[in-house]
Amino acid sequence: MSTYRSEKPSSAGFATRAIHHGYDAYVGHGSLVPPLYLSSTYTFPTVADGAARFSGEQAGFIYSRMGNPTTALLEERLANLEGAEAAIVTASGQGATTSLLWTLLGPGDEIIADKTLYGCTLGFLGHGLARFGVKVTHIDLTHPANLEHAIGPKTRAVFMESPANPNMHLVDIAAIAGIARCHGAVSIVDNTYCTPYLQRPIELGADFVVHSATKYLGGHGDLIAGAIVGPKETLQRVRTYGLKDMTGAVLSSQDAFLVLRGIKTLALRMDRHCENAQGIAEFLASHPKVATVHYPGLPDFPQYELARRQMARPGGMIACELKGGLASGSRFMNALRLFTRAVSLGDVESLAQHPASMSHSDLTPEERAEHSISDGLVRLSIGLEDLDDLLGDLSQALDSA
Ligand code: 7XF
Repeated sequence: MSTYRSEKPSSAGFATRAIHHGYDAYVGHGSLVPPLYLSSTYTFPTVADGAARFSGEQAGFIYSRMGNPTTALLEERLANLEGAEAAIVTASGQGATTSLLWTLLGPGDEIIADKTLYGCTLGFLGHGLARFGVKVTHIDLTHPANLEHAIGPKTRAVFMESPANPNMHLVDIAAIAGIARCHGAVSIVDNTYCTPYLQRPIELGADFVVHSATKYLGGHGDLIAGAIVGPKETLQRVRTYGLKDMTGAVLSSQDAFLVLRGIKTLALRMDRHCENAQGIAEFLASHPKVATVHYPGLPDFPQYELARRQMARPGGMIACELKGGLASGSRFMNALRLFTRAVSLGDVESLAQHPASMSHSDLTPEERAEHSISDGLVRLSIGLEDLDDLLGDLSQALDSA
């Protein structure tokens, strides 16, 4: 629910909507920047008004765990950018996934998820949902036929990332969403790697999108946030059950304010992330010490055609493997000077991480092999520095590898 009125045309382009949608500076005090509301609670003129707000008969805010004007504006803007009816923002990407899945699934239900997912999503499915009577089945969703074989009457949801963290496998979202729908299951896409600027799963037929807004949406490495995007009615259940009662993973309005600021430059930043990543992927692919480069913008990427079909551009993330595996990968990473050794992604700074010892270290070596994450894989999040400086750093680090 929003307290803002916007007269900006809804047919405007992506960057325009990312800057303006849902807010009208001429309402209220004329503040150019949407105000930051810090209040945890909202006043009721009378007991009858309070009762009407709790019952939903009267629009208005009650308590910031259920909604806040600053987070509401971010929700309205994100829903618009993803081409969805509604959005809910959460305290983390993990809070988005857990709030949604606790709402959709119960004991006896099944969720089918891709084999390659962010480590803590795998953790929640395997160590969380599975302990509470939800059947969790992992299959390789890069081949839609696998879903046709695996899906059954108890399957309620199909969950995927595309590109997947960390190995960059793509999932054909339209094909998977179509199969799920035919069998009465919903499809959920973690769109963190792409953001709605590069890929809009709901337009491709998916039911829900989740985000770690910590990444490109925030864009500056200074907050933790998440979002769930989808149909209004179900999201209302997520808000009043999964988020309010189950996880309480509510985004603070101060972080919502920063995500709103980040989104204003999303289009600009994503274009530059993509340009830099393309240059770096081509450099790595031609380097004698590099065994494989996984980047959807390289013509020999196995799913190049799919990438061109469902992504506007190939994104800012690269995975690569060095000849010499883990040992040379470690030497390479330790020699980096401009790239920073850190997990997370989508920041203005270029980051390098080693999934087997960092973001996916909760998995056993067998689980990592099962989930197609090799021990030699190095993941690069390409930032917004000058391309020549990034290439220079990679070149000198490869010399040491
Ligand atoms: O709860 P978070 O905001 O950290 O988001 C969780 C999450 C959800 N989906 C994807 C695709 C993610 O990459 C993440 C977080 N990933 C970071 C990473 O891979 O570096 C977390 C650091 S361990």
